[in-house]
Amino acid sequence: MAELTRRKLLAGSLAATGGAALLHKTVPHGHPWEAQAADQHGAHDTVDHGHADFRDNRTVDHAANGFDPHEILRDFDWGTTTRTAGGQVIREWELYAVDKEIEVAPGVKFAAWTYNQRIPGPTLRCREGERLRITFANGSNHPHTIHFHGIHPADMDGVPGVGAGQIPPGGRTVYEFDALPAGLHLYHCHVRPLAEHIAKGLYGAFIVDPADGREDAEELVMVMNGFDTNFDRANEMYAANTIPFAYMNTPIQVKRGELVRIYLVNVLEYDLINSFHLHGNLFHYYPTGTSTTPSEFTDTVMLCQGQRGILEWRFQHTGPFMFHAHQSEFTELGWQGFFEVV
Ligand SMILES: [Cu+2]
Repeated sequence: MAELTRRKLLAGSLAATGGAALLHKTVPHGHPWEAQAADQHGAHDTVDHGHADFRDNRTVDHAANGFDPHEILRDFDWGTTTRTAGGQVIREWELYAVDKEIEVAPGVKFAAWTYNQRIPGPTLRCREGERLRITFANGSNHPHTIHFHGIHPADMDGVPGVGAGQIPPGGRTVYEFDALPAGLHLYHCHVRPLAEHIAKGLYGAFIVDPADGREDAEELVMVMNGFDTNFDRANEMYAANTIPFAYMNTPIQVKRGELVRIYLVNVLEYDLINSFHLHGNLFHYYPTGTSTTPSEFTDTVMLCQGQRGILEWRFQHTGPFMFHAHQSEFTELGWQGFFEVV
């Protein structure tokens, strides 16, 4: 039997089997520019932005998944706070790992491992210098951890063999450390085999605001990810915030002239790099969000796994503006969307 690979899926020459066959039917084989080319030849009377989508305009059941990429965009979890006698803020969250089947493309179910039943996990947000306390309970059938990026003691690093180490099914632990440094970080499971524990869905964004905050903005979180649905250690679909084409189906509404700030994290497994490209504009890029001086003014950034950065810009024109990975293969397999600037 022919080996299943995503490239054969794309070539459309594959004998239909299992989930791969479903995917073959759901991923579009047309190209966004074909409708426009047809327009130019007078074949169409109506304006068509050439929105790529799943076949037949189907989408996943967000309610059944229990999360929606549009809500994840603006969902910042500030936890709950108390203060020490000395006045330091203690900020607390409860995270749990649980195995959960999610629909990652219409009709394509993926046996995911999640933090708090969503992918990405909650976007944890705090301020520089606060004391953070994260209680982790493992409700999964596999051992897991939470490994945070940032500055903390070794025994809070969430890796096997150090501190609490691997948390077995039914186990729990508490990670506690000060929020340092200000910037955009991430968290993820660090149990081996690492690629599987990450690719199954155990990751999330971790934002440490500067003590004096950032300028008011329309803030959005995008965690760039993908899914290997046929277990060949290559992704069949790509997205920001898990569901391919979600922001094609429903563009992200922003206002002309307002400051847009994206917290962009790349957790994509199995591919060496990922990228973000913005149409009709350039943005200031702050790698890891740790400096107030941007490293560049550009329209495309490239990130390897674990890299993240803050993007800031203002749209000068109204209308639909695309954003997508600038690896065309990722784009066509789901990692694309639109801003609707009003
Ligand atoms: Cu794990």
